[in-house]
Amino acid sequence: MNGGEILVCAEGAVGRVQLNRPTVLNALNSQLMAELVRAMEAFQADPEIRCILLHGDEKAFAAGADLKEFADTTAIGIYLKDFTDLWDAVYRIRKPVVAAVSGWALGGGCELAMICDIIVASETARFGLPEINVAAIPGAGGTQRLTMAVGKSLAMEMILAGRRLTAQEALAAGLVSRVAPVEMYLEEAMKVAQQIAAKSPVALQMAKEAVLQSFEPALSNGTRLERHLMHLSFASEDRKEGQRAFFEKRPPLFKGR
Ligand code: CO8
Repeated sequence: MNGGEILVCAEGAVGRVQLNRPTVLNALNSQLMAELVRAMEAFQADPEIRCILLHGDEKAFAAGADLKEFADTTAIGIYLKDFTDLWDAVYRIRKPVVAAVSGWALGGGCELAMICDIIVASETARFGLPEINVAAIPGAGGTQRLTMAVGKSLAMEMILAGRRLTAQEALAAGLVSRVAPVEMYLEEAMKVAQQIAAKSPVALQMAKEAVLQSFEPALSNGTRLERHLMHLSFASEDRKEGQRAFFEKRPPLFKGR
């Protein structure tokens, strides 16, 4: 698996996956997401692995879905491709997953972190759902999971105005469970993963399933609608302008159509 878009290893009973596209701040393209799902499913099937640790590098967990992949995508194209199903596959992993987040966790990157069961952040972590800046909306559960984690008003500010949270703000809002200095955050997350890995795998799976059920069926209903609306957003001229403006490094000119 190493040498592609991710790095994978096992440390005792903890399976470790690193997102590894540093030149684009670990932007999540289809290849990376497919490799990530394969690695996590392999850990799921491996009885030696009892907990999974997912992380990026110090600069970025992931700065979102790879915007280059959407350059010429139409609403029907994105509907048919159903790209965000790869995020759902991560959600279906039954073993506990700890995310260690440093630097950017934006858009699809923030959604990926929120799908994990626990987020340990470095002091430099920044969380946001800035899809609105490219006239799109989150499509991998962000509108639902962020609102469930931090409450309506803060979630609305992040989703509608593009506000980003610092690590301390994310801790205060309940989005992350602990914050550590940047030199220590991976070690801290590994400590949490190892504590979990020492418990009964059977009880872990049952406990995770029960906690996740507390969000259902609202979560599934909400994510279904979110996904359809995200597909629809690809039909707007504003969405194309948002994307062009990002790569031309200029402010977008939205016309409301
Ligand atoms: N996709 C592709 N490339 C990216 C992405 C991305 N999401 N984010 C950063 N990059 C690339 C940049 O283009 C740049 O490449 P290059 O060196 O070739 O110009 C490189 O990474 C470094 O980025 P910056 O120079 O911009 O670094 P800064 O430190 O100045 O800024 C930021 C860092 C603030 C993180 C900035 O890069 C940024 O705003 N990135 C985009 C964040 C974003 O909007 N994420 C959400 C994406 S959308 C999503 O995740 C859900 C998909 C929904 C549909 C999308 C429809 C369009």
